[in-house]
Amino acid sequence: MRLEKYRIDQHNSELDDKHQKRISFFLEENTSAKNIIQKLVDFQIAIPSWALGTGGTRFGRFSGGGEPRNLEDKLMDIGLLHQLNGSSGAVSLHIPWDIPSDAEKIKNLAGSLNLKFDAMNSNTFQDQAAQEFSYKFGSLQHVDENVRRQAIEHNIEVIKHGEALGSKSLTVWLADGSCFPGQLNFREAFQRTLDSLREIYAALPTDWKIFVEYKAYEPNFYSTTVGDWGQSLLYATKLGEKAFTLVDLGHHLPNANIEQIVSLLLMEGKLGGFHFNDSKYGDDDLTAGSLKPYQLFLIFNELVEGMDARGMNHATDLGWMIDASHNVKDPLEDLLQSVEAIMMAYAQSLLVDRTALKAAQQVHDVALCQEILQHAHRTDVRPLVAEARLRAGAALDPIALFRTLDVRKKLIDERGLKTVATGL
Ligand code: LRH
Ligand code: MN
Ligand code: MN
Repeated sequence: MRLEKYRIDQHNSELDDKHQKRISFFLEENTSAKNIIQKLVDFQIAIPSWALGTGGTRFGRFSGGGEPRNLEDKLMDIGLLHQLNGSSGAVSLHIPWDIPSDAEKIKNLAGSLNLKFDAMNSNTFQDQAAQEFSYKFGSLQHVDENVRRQAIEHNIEVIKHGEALGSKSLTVWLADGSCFPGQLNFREAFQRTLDSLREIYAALPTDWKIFVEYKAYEPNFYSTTVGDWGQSLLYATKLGEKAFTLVDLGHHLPNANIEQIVSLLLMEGKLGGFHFNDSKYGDDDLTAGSLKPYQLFLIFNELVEGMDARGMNHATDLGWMIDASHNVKDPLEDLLQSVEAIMMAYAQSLLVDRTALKAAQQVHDVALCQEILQHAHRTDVRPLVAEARLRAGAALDPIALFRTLDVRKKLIDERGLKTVATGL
């Protein structure tokens, strides 16, 4: 389904008085805010195709109604999100869950919804029905060359699907690792993985990037062959200039200083992309900003500082994606909440007075450094983010409009109550 433009306009005009008061006050108070609005309009966050259905845990999955039945439905859902918030103009596909039967048709559909194809994701963490060799003991790291070959060829096939759709990057997340001490020779597993990645790298089109995603543990619980940013950076450095590290917020050990990791990866020119989510313990599927919004802000603070230092374009020079999908909320509302939290953290980090911060750092005025950061973080930037939505032709209050229009009910009427989407 699509939202008729007049519905959005009507919603916006109902909220306009209140919004105008809030935004004019904000602009008066913050002289730098004018430039920030355009940056917010330009900033797009890719939606992973697997987040549109109800996610699950390894204990079970409780489906919601009206979930996407196929790739076309998934694109339609992202089109809806993009209509509502103006910031979800890209999709990240996963092969084989999203193999397009007709790439041209899918490309045209995405184009008509104003969506771009962000990074393609390969899958060598599950066995597929028609597959010859099993990934039970790894894929690119496997001791058996036949398994490695199969996994390499799968990644090359994913690149080809991506080329047909206009994507420009491949994300490789490996479940490879070991569950028990002694199961694996770490050095040899690393070498085999690197050799496999080299073959995939050699198949990248000239204008493509490869992102090497790390994860501390799960599904392997003793070692992971791309376990942390150091290991990912080693692979990316050895592979070459088209290879980058991908940071997924939920893939760290508890309390890791992710903002410092981000800063150093940027310094090295090796940060490629981001997967946003939040977590309390060791999970990686909760709504971005739902638990640690200050950490999200601190990460964005380093991103903005580091990207500006390197003259990078915030909107286009890194891959931004949500990677979260859980059991208990409407997936579309959940994604709207994640995007909102990300936009707010970005807006707050753009408000940081960098000149004052630098000066305070030079004289060790630690209290002032903290004041400067917290002042930006404590600023209520919701009017700013809403103004960016308004200028993009989207809704002032996306979730309220989603509910007023009964979008979920309409999706259920259209698709049925029991629909099954492939995904994690
Ligand atoms: C597993 C994971 C990973 C990938 C995705 C496909 O942890 O969430 O982050 O990006 O699956
Ligand atoms: Mn991820
Ligand atoms: Mn993950």
